[in-house]
Amino acid sequence: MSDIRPMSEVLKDAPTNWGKWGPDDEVGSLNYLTPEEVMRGIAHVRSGRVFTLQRMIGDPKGDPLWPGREAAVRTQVLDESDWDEGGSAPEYPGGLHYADDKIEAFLQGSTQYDALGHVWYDGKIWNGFDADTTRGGLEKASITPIANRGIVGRGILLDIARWRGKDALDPAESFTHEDLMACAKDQGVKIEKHDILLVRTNFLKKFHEMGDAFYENFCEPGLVYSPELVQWFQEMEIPNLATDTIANEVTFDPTTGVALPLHCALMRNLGVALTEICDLEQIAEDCAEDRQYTFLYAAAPLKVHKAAGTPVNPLAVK
Ligand code: UVW
Repeated sequence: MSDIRPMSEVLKDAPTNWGKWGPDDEVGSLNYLTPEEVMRGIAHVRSGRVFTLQRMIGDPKGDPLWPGREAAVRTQVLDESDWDEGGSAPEYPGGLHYADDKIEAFLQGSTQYDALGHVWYDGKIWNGFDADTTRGGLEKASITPIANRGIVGRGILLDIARWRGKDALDPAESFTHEDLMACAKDQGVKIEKHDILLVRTNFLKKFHEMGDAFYENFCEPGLVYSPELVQWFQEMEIPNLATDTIANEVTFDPTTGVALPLHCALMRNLGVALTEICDLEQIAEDCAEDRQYTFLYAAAPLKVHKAAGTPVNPLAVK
């Protein structure tokens, strides 16, 4: 570990968008999603079919979790048994009965948007805000400004697993922006400026097959850091990257050894919104069938005061 260079050195010459949308900006590259981009997304709606991209919270198969996070616990607070003989349920005029439940969950334990202030290095978060503003809850670049604006634009599915001829990617398996472009080309589509990228690895299948063994050499598959990849995101003005993995990128960069360099280079520095643990299976099947890999993408993460990220059920409309 000790010969691994600090993130600030690894990303020394990396581009930033700090200040580009003003000193108070908290939504970063989502600023690229103007009303014109919403209309560009709408132009890709052809049949009106809707796909929901959230994984079920509390999936009995088990949630993919970053180490230290725990699976959501849903508790039934009231059900018909509370009105049984001796039950303690409230009585309402007319005999109304009802079910109530609650969950205790990591806000980033399932399909979720990261707030731009979710990760940092060198004491600064997105737009140069001080990391001290995260103490006790994010005062700056929390999920709230992103949740307040919503995310709508042209989505494009890049089915990397299918393109590689695999059922699912393996732990630590990587791909680059060039792979994304080659995959798009083989799918008969081109990644355009301001596209919302949805990248399928189907890694969850492998994760469920491996069980706890996955955590013995914890390293997810995903995009792999390179200065060229970061530059490409910058030039393409990508507002949002969504995948079906916990962290969207190869967990430990094989070249530098640092953890989550793309979280830092893309989210902290460029302000790219990251969406994680999506369920892309249904839409991938559909795209493989009708060869329409572009659609209207819309998402509204939950509004939770000062949160570093919140659950979301994104929609794709074809
Ligand atoms: C971390 O960055 C630690 O988590 P996530 O993958 O949820 O962004």
